[in-house]
Amino acid sequence: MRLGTMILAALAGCPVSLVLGHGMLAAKTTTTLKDAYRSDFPTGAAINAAQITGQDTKGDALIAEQFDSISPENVLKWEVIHPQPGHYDFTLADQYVAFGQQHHMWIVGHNLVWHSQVPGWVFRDGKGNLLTRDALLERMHEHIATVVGRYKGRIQSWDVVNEALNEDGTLRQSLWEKIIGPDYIAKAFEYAHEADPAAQLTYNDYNLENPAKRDGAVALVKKLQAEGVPISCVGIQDHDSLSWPTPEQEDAAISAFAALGVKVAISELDIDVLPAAMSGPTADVSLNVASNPKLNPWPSRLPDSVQQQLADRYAALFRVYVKHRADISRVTFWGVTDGDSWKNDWPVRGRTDYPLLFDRNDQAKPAFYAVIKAASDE
Ligand code: 9MR
Repeated sequence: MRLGTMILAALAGCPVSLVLGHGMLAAKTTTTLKDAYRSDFPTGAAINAAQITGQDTKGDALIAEQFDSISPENVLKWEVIHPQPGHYDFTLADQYVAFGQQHHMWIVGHNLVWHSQVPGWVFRDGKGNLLTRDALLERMHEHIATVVGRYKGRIQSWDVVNEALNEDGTLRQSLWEKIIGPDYIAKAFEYAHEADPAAQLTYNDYNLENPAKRDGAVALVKKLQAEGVPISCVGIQDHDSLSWPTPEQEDAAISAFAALGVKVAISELDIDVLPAAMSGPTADVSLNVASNPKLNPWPSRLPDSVQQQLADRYAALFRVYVKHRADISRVTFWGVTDGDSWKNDWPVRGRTDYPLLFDRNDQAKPAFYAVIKAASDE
């Protein structure tokens, strides 16, 4: 709604840059993320259990005000909804979907098949032995049919397979791959399609801006398409830093997937501002690094210069997303406020990171205003 921003600015008698000045409360701005990008793509946030259950009332107000899409940060993962054989717990998942429906949002399901946050029993029989291919396929089918079927027509987009690739673009040797074989991916998409033929079905991964992994994902999507597998979207997670990926790398990744005829979801966006604790970018949650004050330089306040760097980084990335708006299905932040973010505890526990658009007091940061402004930069 760029026009709306301009009209409001004109009514206020001052230029957009003044109306959207830094340091204001989100509630006092003349536009919101969802309105600024309404003609481009839905803007989303991953929401947590406190937000889903209504305990975080300030967070809920911000979500309803700013976003028109939601993702479940954890509550739809296998270990939460299907903790034991034959036992499902949809308590939080049902509330998550109800929240999205109440606010007329594009509701994302995350995720169906992943090597992480899946209980060990899934891969084993009653005696503790690894299942046969057929038995694991049957278990996967039952899970997908139950979960996708329950939310048919209400969850619009599913992350069907999550993080199946290694950094060099080869298939990760997960238990899914080891027991079923490489076609576990195709099967997961087929089962999801069978359960809800209208849902958008996504392959979701991190570091897809790195050429080797991107090329692996492109090859995977092409193979699935050649086999007639119903994949309709690739999720580029975008767990970013102040220096990676460059706008050019982002542009190249989006272009590579869009060229295949699938949509691209920016599915888990955040920008880490802290010193790198590891050599390369990753979102592999099995890794962690010992804490050290040098790795946590701003425990109480982010310096203005870094706030500005973060704002500039967000603006540069959003300009790339807007350029590709015809191919972008949504842009989802991985959390609402800095205090909510997984980055505070990964890859080093107990750090104070500042990766999102809203601070620990739910106030809009300079990065928020930079993202709003990027909607009208062309
Ligand atoms: O943000 C999630 C965090 O709360 C969990 O502890 C973590 C456990 O695996 O998963 C995080 O979300 C991940 C997402 O599901 C998949 N891509 C990487 C995300 C960040 O680790």
